[in-house]
Amino acid sequence: MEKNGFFAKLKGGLSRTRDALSQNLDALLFGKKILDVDLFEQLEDLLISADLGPRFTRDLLDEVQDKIKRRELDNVQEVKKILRERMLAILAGAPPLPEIRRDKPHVIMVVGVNGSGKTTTIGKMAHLLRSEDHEVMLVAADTFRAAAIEQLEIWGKRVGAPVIRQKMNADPAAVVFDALAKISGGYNGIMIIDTAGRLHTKINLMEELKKIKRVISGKLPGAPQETLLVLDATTGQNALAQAKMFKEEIGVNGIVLTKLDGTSKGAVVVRIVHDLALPVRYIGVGEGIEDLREFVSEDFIKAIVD
Ligand SMILES: Nc1nc2c(ncn2[C@@H]2O[C@H](COP(=O)(O)OP(=O)(O)OP(=O)(O)O)[C@@H](O)[C@H]2O)c(=O)[nH]1
Ligand SMILES: [Mg+2]
Repeated sequence: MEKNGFFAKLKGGLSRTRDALSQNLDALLFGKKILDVDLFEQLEDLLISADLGPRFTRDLLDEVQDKIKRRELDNVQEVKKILRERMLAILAGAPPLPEIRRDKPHVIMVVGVNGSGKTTTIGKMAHLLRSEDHEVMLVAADTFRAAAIEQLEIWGKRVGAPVIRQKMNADPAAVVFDALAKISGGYNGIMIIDTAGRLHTKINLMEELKKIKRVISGKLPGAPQETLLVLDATTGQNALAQAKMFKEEIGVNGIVLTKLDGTSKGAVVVRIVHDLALPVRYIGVGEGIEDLREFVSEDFIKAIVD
C-alpha cells in the first residue's frame, strides 16, 4: 500500500482517539482569546480524560503557563502545537528496539494478559515480516487450551509460516525447547513465541514466563532479543498497570498496543512510553491481517492531533 493510503488507514483506525483529543480541543479553544483559570481547568480535564495522565498534563500546563508569562504564547490555538511537540518528544525519547539481523536467529517472545490480542498480533506480525522476506516460525507455547494452538495454526497457514506445537497442556517451556532444537545451525529466521495469558494450574503466570525465557537464553545466548508485551489500548490506565507489572517481573523491551481502532484512549501510548521508558514496536488498528502497523511516532501524533 502506498504511503498515503497507509496513513489514511491509520487515521481511520485512530479516529475515536482523534475525536477525543483533537476535536474536543478545537471545540474548547474555538473563539477563545485568553487562557483563564476556567479554560485551564477544562483543558486539564480534557487531557486527563484522554488518558494522558496527571504528570504529562501538569507538565504541559506548566509549559503553557510559562509561555504566557514570557509572552511567547499570543494565540490560544498554539496549545495544540505545544501538545503535539510534547507528545513527540516523549515518544522520541524511548529507547530503541533491537534491530532484526538476517545473519542469526531472532527470537520474539510475546506476552500479555488473556484477550489482549497476542495471538492475533503474532499472525499479523508474521504476515508483515514475511512480506519483508523474513523466514518466520511460530511457536505455540500457549498450551492452556486447544483452541489457542489451533488459532495459531490457522495464522501459520494464512501467512505461510510453520507452527511448532505439542499437545494441549504440554509444558510451554518444553514446546519452546523443542522449537529451538529444530533450528540449530544455519537458521536465520524469526521465531515468534505465543504464550498464555493465564494458566489453569496454580503456577504463577510470571514464573511460567520466566521459565520460558530461561530456556530460550540457555539454548540461544542473547535471545530472546525481544520480549514484546501486548496491551489492549481500550483498557486505558489498566494497560499501564499491566505494563509496570510485566516489566518488573519478566523484563519487557517493547510493547504492542492493540485495539486502537475501538478506543478513544489511544493517547495512553504516550503515557506508557513516558512512565515506563518502553518503545512501541507495533500498533493494532483492526482485526484484519493488514491491520498492524510499525509504530512511527510522527505519523501516530499526526493521526491523533491534526
Ligand atoms: N478491533 C481490534 N481487535 C483486535 C485487535 N487485535 C486483536 N483483536 C481481537 O481481540 C480478540 C482477542 O485476541 P487474541 O489474539 O485471541 O488475544 P490473546 O491475547 O491471544 O488471548 P488469549 O490467548 O486468551 O490469552 C480477538 O477477537 C481479536 O480479533 C485490534 O487491533 N483491533
Ligand atoms: Mg492467544
